[in-house]
Order: sequence, then C-alpha cells, then structure tokens
Amino acid sequence: MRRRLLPLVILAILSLAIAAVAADKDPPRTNDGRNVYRTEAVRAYVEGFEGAFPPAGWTQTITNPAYTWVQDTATPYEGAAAAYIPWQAGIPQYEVLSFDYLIDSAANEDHLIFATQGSVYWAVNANFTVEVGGVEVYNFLNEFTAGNWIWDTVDVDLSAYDGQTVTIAFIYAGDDGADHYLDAVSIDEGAPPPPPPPANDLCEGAIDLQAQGLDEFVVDLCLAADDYSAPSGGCTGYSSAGKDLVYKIHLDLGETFSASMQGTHDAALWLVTDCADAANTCVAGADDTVSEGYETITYAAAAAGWYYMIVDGYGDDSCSTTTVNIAALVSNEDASWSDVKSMYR
Ligand SMILES: [Ca+2]
Ligand SMILES: [Ca+2]
Ligand SMILES: [Ca+2]
Ligand SMILES: [Ca+2]
Repeated sequence: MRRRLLPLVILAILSLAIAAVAADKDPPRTNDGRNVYRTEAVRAYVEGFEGAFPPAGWTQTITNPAYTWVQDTATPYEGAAAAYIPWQAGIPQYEVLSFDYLIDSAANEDHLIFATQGSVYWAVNANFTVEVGGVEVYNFLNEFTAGNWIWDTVDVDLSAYDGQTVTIAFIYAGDDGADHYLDAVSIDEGAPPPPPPPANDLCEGAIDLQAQGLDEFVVDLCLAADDYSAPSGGCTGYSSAGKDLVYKIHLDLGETFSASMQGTHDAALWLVTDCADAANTCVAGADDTVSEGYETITYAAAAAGWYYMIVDGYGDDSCSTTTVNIAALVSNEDASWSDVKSMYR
C-alpha cells in the first residue's frame, strides 16, 4: 500500500513545486536560510512582532477581519515571528498596522528600516505601502526589487521629520493580491560614520619604517584613499589608481632598500624621493604581477636622504588587506649579509 502511494506523493510534491512560480500568491512555507540577522546599524527602536499582536503601542485598522494582519511564525525575517497578511479575493482589504514615534533629530534617529516580502506580481491588485504622517514614503509595487517571496530590507530616510512625532503606517490595500510579510521594524541611528583614514594616507603622515621598527606588517589599504598614482609607463610600468598609504625611510648613500607587498588586489609598490611630487620622482617601482602576486622593489640610494614608499594598487580605488615586508638594509661598503644593518638602529 505504501509503495503504491509513494509515486502519488512524489507527484503531489512536484506539482506543488511547479505551482511555486512567480505568480504564486502564497510564499513557500519554510524558512530555510532566509532568517537573516541585521547588524548594520544601531537600533533606537525595534518591533519584531515576537510578542503580543498588535504590539503594545501599535494600532491595527481592520476592514476585513478574516484577512488582516496577524502574527505568523512560518517565515520570520528574524526572531521567531513576523507580521503576515493573507490575500483575499472578492472582499477588499485595507489593513493597517501603525505606531507613533518621535523622530529624535538630536540622536540622529531618523531612519525607518524594515524587512518585507511579498509578490510584486500581485501587488498590482493589492499593494503594500508605508505612510509617514499620511504621506506615502514607500511603495512595494514600485520600489521592491529583490523578487517575489524574498525578504529584503527597506531604508526610509525620515530626516525631514526630525523633531516631530509622526504616525508610521504599514498598509496592505486592494483586492485579490498575494500574501505579504513585515518584520524587524526599526528606527535606526544613521549608519556609523566611516572610520577616519589612516594617518599615513598622505605624505605628511608618512610612517617612519625605522622609527616604528617595521619589518613585516599587515595593513588594510581599503581604509585609505587614492592620492598618488605612478606615471603610466613609468617606474611601475603602469599607473596606480589604487588606494595608497605612505611610509618613509632615511637611506645613506649607496644603502640598498628592498621591500615587497602582497594582497588580494593587483598591488603596486613604488619609491619616490619627493612625496609632494611623487609622480615625477619615482626611483623604483613594481607592478609585475596581478592579484595575490608579490611586488618587490630594490633600490640602492643614489643620494642620502628620505625616501617615500607608496603601498598602492593598479585598479581604480583597488585595495585589500596587504602584507608588506621590509628587508634589512644593506650598506654600500660591503653588501654582504654579515654587514646587514639593523632596521632598529
Ligand atoms: Ca520577527
Ligand atoms: Ca592615500
Ligand atoms: Ca594610488
Ligand atoms: Ca600588481
């Protein structure tokens, strides 16, 4: 008996799978791999629909009691539950979840962020919109791009409402649409400002390799800006439009300096005598390999003085976390390893 049923069960599963195409009105009722947790910003307020429904402090406007917003645990965006509304044909729905919030300009708490999913295909019939103070600030049909039944986050800038208490309303309205979801409603502080560039982003802040005793170090070039580019066809053979950091070293006449760098980007390494005129004073450079490759320069000082090493990359604003190796200096008088001068002099 069981064996005879098995093909029928398989057929049923297959037909269900085939039905789950773009025009499906119901989402897949599983949550495999889609419970993504957000970490990108500080939340000043969050409602994840985990507890009482509607949540404390929220208002629910109901016109179709059998098909309105409810708590649902089948496919939350995060946590164990989300707000969910089933579709209905023949009886129009205008179902609203709303809450009031003081948009605090002082704390920069002026981003409304929420996760939603639904069917863009069926939103033509019944759409999901968000209003702030009665003004539409989000339209699922027009703005959602992640696809049908894929959770995605929406970020609405509320800075225009700084200092005001506003009603934020999530509205599902229409007839014969598709199921819709809402979760992780939050008022976030703005994204944290980017970290300041490293002190040695520019020549003025060049790090003294010897004073710092640096012989091997790892540095994230992505924190830097592209300020210097080797001349095309010049000392590295190519321009270097990648993000760059600057190091300096004092060399005696004839002293040989050797350094290498390696990262996941197409690295470029060059040494100049006048950092303010880097492109025209390059004395050694290397851009011989592509990503993951080692670039190595070796230079015997033609004059005593300061030299500036620019740790760079070929591609526009290219960068990676890069390992830099500085070989011990070799003096002019006797270029043998027995006469290697310490970096830590
Ligand atoms: Ca939740
Ligand atoms: Ca720079
Ligand atoms: Ca550069
Ligand atoms: Ca390279």
